[in-house]
Amino acid sequence: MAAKPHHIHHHLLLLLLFLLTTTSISAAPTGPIKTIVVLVMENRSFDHMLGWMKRLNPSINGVDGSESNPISAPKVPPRVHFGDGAHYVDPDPGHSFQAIREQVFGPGNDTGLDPAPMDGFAQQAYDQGGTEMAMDVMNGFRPEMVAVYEALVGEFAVCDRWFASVPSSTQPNRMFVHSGTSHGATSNNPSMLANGYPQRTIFENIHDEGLSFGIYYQDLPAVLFYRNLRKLKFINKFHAYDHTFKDHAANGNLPNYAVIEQHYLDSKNKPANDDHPSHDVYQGQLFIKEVYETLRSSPQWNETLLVITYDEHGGFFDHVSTPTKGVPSPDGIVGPDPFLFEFDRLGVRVPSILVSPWIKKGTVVHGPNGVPFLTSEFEHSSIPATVKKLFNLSSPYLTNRDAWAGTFEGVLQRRTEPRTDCPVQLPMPVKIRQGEANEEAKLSEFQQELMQLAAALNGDHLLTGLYERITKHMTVREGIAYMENSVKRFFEAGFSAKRMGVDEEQIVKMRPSLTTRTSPSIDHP
Ligand SMILES: *[C@@H]1O[C@H](CO)[C@@H](O)[C@H](O)[C@H]1NC(C)=O
Ligand SMILES: *[C@@H]1O[C@H](CO)[C@@H](O)[C@H](O)[C@H]1NC(C)=O
Ligand SMILES: *[C@@H]1O[C@H](CO)[C@@H](O)[C@H](O)[C@H]1NC(C)=O
Ligand SMILES: *[C@H]1O[C@H](CO)[C@@H](O)[C@H](O)[C@H]1NC(C)=O
Repeated sequence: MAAKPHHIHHHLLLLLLFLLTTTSISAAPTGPIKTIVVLVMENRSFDHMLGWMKRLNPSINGVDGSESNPISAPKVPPRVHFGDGAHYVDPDPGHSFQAIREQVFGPGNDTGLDPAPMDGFAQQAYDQGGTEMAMDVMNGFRPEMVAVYEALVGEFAVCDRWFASVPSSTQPNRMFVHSGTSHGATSNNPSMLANGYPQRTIFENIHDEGLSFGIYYQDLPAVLFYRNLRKLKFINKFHAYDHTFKDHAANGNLPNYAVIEQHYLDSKNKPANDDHPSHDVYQGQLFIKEVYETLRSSPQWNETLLVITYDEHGGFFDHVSTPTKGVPSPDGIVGPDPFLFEFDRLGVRVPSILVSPWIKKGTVVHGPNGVPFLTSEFEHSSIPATVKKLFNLSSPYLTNRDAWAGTFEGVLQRRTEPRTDCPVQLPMPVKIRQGEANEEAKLSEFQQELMQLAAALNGDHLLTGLYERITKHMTVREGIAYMENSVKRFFEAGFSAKRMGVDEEQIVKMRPSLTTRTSPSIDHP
């Protein structure tokens, strides 16, 4: 009769093993793509960067010069037509929530218009910066001016129906890229940016299912606006681009999900390469060329997808109406006064390019064709939504928005083996800006936001007068030094806390650098 207990024991053991194997979930890429590289550029519309590529491929929904906007201004004809004379732009056209509302719907502010008329770009720019700015926003680059994109669009896939997630500025849109929401943000909110936004991100979904991610940053990793990424357990996910990206790629060590961040501040030695006006698009083109060529020569190339998109349109004209119907709020959070925005319409169309040896030459991706929902569109949340599919993540969607957004894994599934004819090198772009960086310039709004992040990382955000100091007095040169120092201190303190065995769920909180010596304490979230 000894057999029976033994039998039960055996069953218990099996059950235990079963529990053990099902609790340590491990996702795996379902197809050949094992590395997804994401690069988010700054502040340019589709028509401004890629609209004239229609000359090279008529199936691209670009421009032919018939597009126009009315304008009411002395000594200017009543309509401005879209031209191909884009050049160096300084200063930066308008892209606040209100500015975009005027660009998309005209001066009447009637957000009920469907389709959105897209006829207020010229006037809004004129009101903000006069005739010159009106002309700037009504011009796009000739393909040869953005030769790196000309090559990528011809070789791989361009999406001609991909919108910014929010009709607003940089930070809310950047936040949608990795979390499918801006947690209610429609603009820069200094205290939220300093504390960090609390929502779950695709990074955590990837990490929790046993896959890897990495951030390759140049000045300061803007993904630290997500609070959770500041945790000690993620501190080794951050890599200085200059010292590691090429090595990791050459040695086949790129993670499953890699985010590359640019130089957001413009210096003589290291010109900004994010395409944000007034920065030189030439630098952005050089940077993308470098990233592409690095990936192309990596042993991981056959498993790689590179996604290039732009956070928002930067005030530049685009002729495709922004979707205003059937767009779900990600999480029900309503934006602040005075607009109380319900996140129920998208922003302006932006350039997006997909690069992989699994993509057929000269592909044009239009909309997601009513999948998964009739109103679904490509927008930044399409990135986490597609990552979930390509990596077969079992975690639920991050929000209602990435559950709704179109996914683009289909463009990678039209071949049975990777291409062998992808160019090894891309063309050299042309220099557009005459002269060099103005390091004595005041910080732009986006750069001020980065300084607030830097201040939060090194504890200075607790100091009174800091906001004023950053927004009114700091120059680009000072900003670069401040940011470098802050990032360095934050990571050093993090690694030393890790060595001391501090709980990895914690976030290092620094004492202000401007008054006292470095002495990290640990924050209990
Ligand atoms: C995706 O993951 C699920 C478990 O979450 C598994 O049942 C399924 O087989 C996986 N699909 C592929 C194609 O690997
Ligand atoms: C549009 O909105 C702005 C800001 O809310 C306001 O100043 C302007 O008067 C409005 N225009 C019209 C025509 O209502
Ligand atoms: C990629 O795949 C192609 C086609 O199968 C093959 O010829 C090539 O050697 C592969 N490249 C790498 C880096 O593995
Ligand atoms: C781009 O940069 C500006 C200025 O730094 C920033 O405030 C904004 O959010 C981004 N968008 C545009 C169009 O400028």
